[in-house]
Amino acid sequence: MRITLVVAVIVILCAIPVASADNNSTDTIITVDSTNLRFSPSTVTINEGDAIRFFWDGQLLPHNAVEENETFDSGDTSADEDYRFVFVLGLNGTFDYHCEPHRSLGMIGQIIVNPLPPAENNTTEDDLIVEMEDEGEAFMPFLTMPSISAAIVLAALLRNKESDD
Ligand SMILES: [Cu+2]
Repeated sequence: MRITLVVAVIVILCAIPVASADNNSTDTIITVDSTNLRFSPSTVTINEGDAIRFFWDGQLLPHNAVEENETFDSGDTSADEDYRFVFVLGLNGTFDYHCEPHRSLGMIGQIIVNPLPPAENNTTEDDLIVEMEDEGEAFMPFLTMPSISAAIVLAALLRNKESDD
């Protein structure tokens, strides 16, 4: 019985990193502060491969976020926003953006994207895979299911084997 438990625990533990990697988001959230006319934080520094997420809800005023060179554009203004943009590898530098209706009121921001050091460029494929997994978030729970099912089946098999002995 002890072996059964150990095997089950090991199999389940193996499944956990898959689930937590899914939650291990590098998203930097930019929202709107209490003045209703400022991004918060207004300046962020991230790395290539990271994502920013413009997120706010129930705002008094509708906002959007548009990059100066249209590198990103959250679209129409909204009191409830959830817009995510990934700075893919090779997309780095300083990106100035603004809220279209409130630009003249100072609703502007800046995103500084650091290039990855050359050594880290070896992880290019891994990063891309992580990004793809992020996009497929809804499917991730199913990936952990086979592991858990395997643990249950394994435990049942071992239990039968032990009772035979
Ligand atoms: Cu605005």
